[in-house]
Amino acid sequence: MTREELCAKKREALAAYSRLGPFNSCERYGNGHINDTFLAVSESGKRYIFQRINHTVFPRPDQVMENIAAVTGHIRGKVEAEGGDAERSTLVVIPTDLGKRFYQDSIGSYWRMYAFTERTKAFDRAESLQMFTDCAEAFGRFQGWLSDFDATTLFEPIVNFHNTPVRYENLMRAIEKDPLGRVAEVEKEIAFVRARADFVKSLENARKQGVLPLRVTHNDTKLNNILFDEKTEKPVCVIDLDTVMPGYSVNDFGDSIRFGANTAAEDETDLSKVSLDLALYRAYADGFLKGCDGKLTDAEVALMPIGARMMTLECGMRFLTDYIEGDTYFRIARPSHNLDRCRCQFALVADMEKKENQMKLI
Ligand code: ADP
Ligand code: GN1
Ligand code: MG
Repeated sequence: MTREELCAKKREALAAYSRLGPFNSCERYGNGHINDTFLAVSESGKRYIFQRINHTVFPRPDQVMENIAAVTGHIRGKVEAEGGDAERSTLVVIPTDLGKRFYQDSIGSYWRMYAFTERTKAFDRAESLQMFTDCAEAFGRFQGWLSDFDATTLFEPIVNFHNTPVRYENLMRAIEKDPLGRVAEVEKEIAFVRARADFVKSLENARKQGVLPLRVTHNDTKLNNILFDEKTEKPVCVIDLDTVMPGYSVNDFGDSIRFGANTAAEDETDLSKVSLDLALYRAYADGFLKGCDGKLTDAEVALMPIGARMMTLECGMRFLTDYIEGDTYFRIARPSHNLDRCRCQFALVADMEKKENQMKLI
């Protein structure tokens, strides 16, 4: 879709929320890789997050919205019971003028509106160890709030989302097809993955052996999926709830480590800058255990370092698959972006392998 077409659809979709308008502006916002996110500002100055849900990634956006309504409702109940600020503690979906959770435009795209959580900001890097501990506690608490949520009522928005052996198979299929002839360029990365063919099965094996429980998890625990209070820099709200579904606690732990305990950015091209920061690892582990409030089993705690390595390797494999397939999944800002992201993840995996014992000790 061209920029002009997207703009036209955005205008059409905004008209479905006309009671909130007119809108003075609606510009791109944030650093997400999946949805098209805009900040809509009404004439009266009220702000909204307006998103076109990525329909390729989420085949059933209606089910995604049903999940979000159920999960945010459950969390609101918990926060109210704790005497907290329910409006600020979770996402608030704003219905269309017709009372629906989304608007489907004339070409079939799905749009949704959230209340803008004011006086907050999102971070791509932790500004202190304390901030990372707080982030961990918030994700841990989020999991705790959902520990009594009936998982059987949730749709699975992306099937096998964190099933690493399936991700491995997807990569092998992409290599076989090689639609753009990019495989020759990434032989080293492919060899890196193949050398870890057994490792990718470790969490699924633990699950089959009954050691690893399924819980309702967030599944996309990047630091920038938490909004922090502008003044106190304490977490206010866990956002990006599109992938909430049954999963492993150690993967929620691991994905945060992958993104936030890297000494470099996710797409750093100078690989000498990439490593696991053990102080950040410890800070996150402390906060996560506190946030989970004793709910994790001993086996889950023991598997936390594996979760970190697994999510980093899996994410690298996903970036590599997307690069080979022609960059159809993750939003990119330069031609080799997915390959750069992949190389950075694999460099981090290699460093985690060296630091395995220290991670276990922590
Ligand atoms: P994606 O799935 O593409 O990552 P997100 O739902 O995470 O999309 O939104 C992208 C960014 O928009 C977030 O990182 C955050 O900066 C901002 N954002 C999302 N929801 C809100 C909200 N309710 N209030 C303020 N900012 C938000
Ligand atoms: C995507 O939506 P966003 O940018 O928070 C992706 C995650 C990846 C992440 C890598 C639905 O997260 O799984 O770990 O990019 N989300 C989806 O940065 O695929
Ligand atoms: Mg996000």
